[in-house]
Amino acid sequence: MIWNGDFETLPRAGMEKLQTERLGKLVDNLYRRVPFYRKKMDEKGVKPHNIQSIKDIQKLPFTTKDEMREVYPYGLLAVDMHEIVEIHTSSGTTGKPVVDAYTAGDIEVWSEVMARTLSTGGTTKHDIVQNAYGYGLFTGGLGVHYGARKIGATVIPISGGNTKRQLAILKDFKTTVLACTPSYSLFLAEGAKEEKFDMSALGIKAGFFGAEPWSDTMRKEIQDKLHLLAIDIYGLTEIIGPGVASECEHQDGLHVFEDHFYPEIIDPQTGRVLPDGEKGELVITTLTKEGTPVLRYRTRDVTYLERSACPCGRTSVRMHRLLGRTDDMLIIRGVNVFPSQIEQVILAVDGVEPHYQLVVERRDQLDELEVQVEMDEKLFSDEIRNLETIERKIESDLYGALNIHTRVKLVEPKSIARSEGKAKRIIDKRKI
Ligand code: DLL
Repeated sequence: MIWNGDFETLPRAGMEKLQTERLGKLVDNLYRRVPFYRKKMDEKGVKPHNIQSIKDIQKLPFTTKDEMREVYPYGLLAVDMHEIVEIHTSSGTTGKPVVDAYTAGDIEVWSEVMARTLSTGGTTKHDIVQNAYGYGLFTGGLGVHYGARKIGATVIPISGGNTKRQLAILKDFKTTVLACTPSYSLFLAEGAKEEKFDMSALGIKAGFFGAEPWSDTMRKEIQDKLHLLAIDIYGLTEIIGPGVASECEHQDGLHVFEDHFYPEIIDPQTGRVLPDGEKGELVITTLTKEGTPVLRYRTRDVTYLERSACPCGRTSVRMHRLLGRTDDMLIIRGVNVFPSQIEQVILAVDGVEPHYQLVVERRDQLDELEVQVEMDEKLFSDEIRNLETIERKIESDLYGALNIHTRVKLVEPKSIARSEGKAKRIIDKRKI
């Protein structure tokens, strides 16, 4: 289902014209009103009149998370403070948070792009949306909330956590749409199994999962266990929150809402813009944001762009589901490894659960990667020798996929900590 055909199916020439107009206005405004961007543009020797077409975006400077932190809290504001109606921030676990300040117009755009997102999985005003993303400064909760309200659906703002209550509400309130992190959806499925209630009888038609990396294998697992269509949704605080891109029912790449967010892929080392189909770092420019607009934000997320026609009828460029992050990329004995590659391999093996953790250590100057994976209950009761066979098989599959030796350890069911929000998969002891 397409929420806004005018924009989502706009032919390429029309989209580029719109993007050109919007970029021109944005750059003019930023140069006049935000000293942070004026300085960056001056340093790069680019003036607003140099930006005549969307292709000229490559002349503009990049913006990094660290730079945004340096001007905390209000250095990126492009409007007067009294025009700001809401503020969200990134988690700030690794330093000062990044502040995203929204005008009323920004909240309207956010509601619109989230209405588009929820419509991809067929959400209508007749649906009951259980929103288990965290409410608060995190953008997941309110982002989904605004989109569901825009569509006119019923929102249950339950927020994250309290699994027993989530399950009771899923059942009693006849939830038809679920929104939460992919790892939390599996935790819900686990809880349902313990309480012996049948997820397939619930009638949840779609789930909107994002905010953390997950693989196609994990999607299959979620769809099988929760009996729903699992849609991958993408976004980040610095840009708007969720609502930057979403899969459609064909689950073949995420449609970028490029009338608002302009995507580019660059080589993270050189900053060179890469052609469609080549993997690199995703860079996004907010074309319409008023409160805290962002020029060429380096997301550190790794993906590639694809422009082939999608059977859903949307004409937008699609980004492949995220392949990893430049900063989550583990370099094990010189080999670049993304956790999603490991997930893809381990979840294809029978007898293991989609709960795992990667522990990296350095012994005698050599990196060692231990992959801890939970076995399922059935395997747990089998004989030790079987476990070893499976461990060796996963090690060999991982070697085939990554060309590095790993140590795989099957651990007891439920021994890996569960998260109600984003899962923590990597423990890198090398930095400690
Ligand atoms: O996680 C916004 C969001 C909320 C997206 C709910 C989707 C659903 P941040 O906390 O700022 O914002 O984290 C952004 O999370 O740069 C990615 O690395 C990661 N991420 C977000 N969506 C996905 C996804 C929200 N679908 C960071 N797949 C991003 C993989 C994702 N990683």
